[in-house]
Amino acid sequence: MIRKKNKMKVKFAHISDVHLGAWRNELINELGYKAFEKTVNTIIEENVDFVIISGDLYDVSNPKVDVVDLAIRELKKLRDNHIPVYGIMGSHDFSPSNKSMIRLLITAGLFINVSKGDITDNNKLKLEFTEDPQTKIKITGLRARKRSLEIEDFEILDRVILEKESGIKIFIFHTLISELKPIEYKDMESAPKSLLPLNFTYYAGGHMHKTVPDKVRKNERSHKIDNKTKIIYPGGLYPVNFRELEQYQYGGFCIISGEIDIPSESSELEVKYIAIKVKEAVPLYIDCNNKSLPQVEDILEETIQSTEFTDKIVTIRMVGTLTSGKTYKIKSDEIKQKIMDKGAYEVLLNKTALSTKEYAPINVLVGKTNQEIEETLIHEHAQKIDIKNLTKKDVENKIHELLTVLGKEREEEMRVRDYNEYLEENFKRIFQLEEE
Ligand SMILES: [Mn+2]
Repeated sequence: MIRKKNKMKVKFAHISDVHLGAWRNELINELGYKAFEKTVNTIIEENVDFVIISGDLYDVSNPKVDVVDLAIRELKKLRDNHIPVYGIMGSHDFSPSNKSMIRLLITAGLFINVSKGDITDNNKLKLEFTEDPQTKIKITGLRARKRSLEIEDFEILDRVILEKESGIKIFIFHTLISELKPIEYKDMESAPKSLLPLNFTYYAGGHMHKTVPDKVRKNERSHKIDNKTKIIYPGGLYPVNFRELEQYQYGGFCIISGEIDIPSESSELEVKYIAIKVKEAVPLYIDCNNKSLPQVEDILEETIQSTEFTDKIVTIRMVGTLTSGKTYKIKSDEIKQKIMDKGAYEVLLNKTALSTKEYAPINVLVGKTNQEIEETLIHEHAQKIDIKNLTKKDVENKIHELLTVLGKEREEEMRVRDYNEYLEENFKRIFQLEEE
C-alpha cells in the first residue's frame, strides 16, 4: 500500500471453499491441508493487505481437533504478518445454533466475521460494514445457511443502505448467482443477480467449486476487473471429492491488485488466479462399453503397464455396459495394489457408471402404486441373485426385511450408539450371522 495523492495501491487475496478435512481418505486430506499451508505461505510472500474467505473454510461446522488446530496455526501466521482475514461462514461450516468451530477463530481474532447485522422491525436485514484499517476498504457480506436458505435473507436485504454507503466496498457471499451458473450446476439452488446490492467494487463469491469466470483460471495472467466482471468465484482451494479431483486435479485462489481512489470512489483493479498444485493427479477413464470382463481386464493391465504413476494420485473411472460378467467381479483391490506397486501416492476407483447386460435394468409398468413397484423390483432382482443355501423366495423376503429395518429412522431421543446396535442386531438376524 503506497499512497500517491489520492491513489493508493492495494492488494488482497480471495480464497473460497477450502473444505479442510473433506475426505474420508486421510492421505488425500493431507493434500488439502498442504494446499492451505501453501496458500498462506504464498499470501505472505505476496505481501497482501488482507485476505477474504468466502465461506466453507471447514467441511463441517464441527471439524475434528486436527483441522481446527491447522486452521489456527495457518491463520495465526497471517496475523503474525499483520494480514487481517475477513470472511463469512459457508453452507458447510455454518451452524444454525451458533456452534460452528469458526467461532473459535473469530474469538481469537484470527477471522473477522463481516456478516454482521440485524433484522429491523419492518423485516429488513441491515448489514454493517467492517472497515479495513489500512486500506479503508469497507467490507460486508452475507453468510450462507444450509441448503441455500440464505437466499431468503437476500430477499429481505436492505440493499439501499449498502448501495448508499460511500467509499470502496467489497461484498462477500456464498451463494450461486443464476446468471453465472455453469451448466453442471444447473440443478443447484441459486439467486438472481438482482438480489446483490449494487455499487460495490468487488464481489467475492463462494460456494461454486469451479472458477467463474472460466478465463481467470484457464489463463493465468491478470484480468482487468470492470463492471461486467467484478463478481468472481475463485472455486475450491482443493478438490473435495472424486469428481472434482478427476475434473479439476487442483484448485487455487485469486489475488486482486491495483489502485483505488477513495474520494472519487474509483478503482483500477485486476485479478490473477494462483494455482495451488500439491500433487499431480492422473485421471484415467476405462471405456467398458460392449466389452467382456476379460477384455476390460486386458485394457486395465495395458493402461497400468504404460502409465507413469510415481507419487501421483490416480483416479480410475470405469464406464459403460459390459457384455457379460458381473461388475463386482472386477477386483478393485488388485487393480489398486498394482498401481500402488508402481509408486502411486493413492488410487481411487469409481464404478458407479459401470453396468452389465447380465443385470439389465428392469422395466416397471406405469400406473402402479409405489408399493407395487417396489414389490416388482425386489421380485425381479431376487431372481438374478444367487446366494448359497437361499431360495429366490428367501432372497426376496430378506430384501423386504432389510428395507423395513433401514426404513426406520433414528428418533431424535435415540442415541446414535443405540441406533447402530439396533441396525447391527437386525442385520445379524436377517443374514443369520453369528459372532465368532
Ligand atoms: Mn463449498
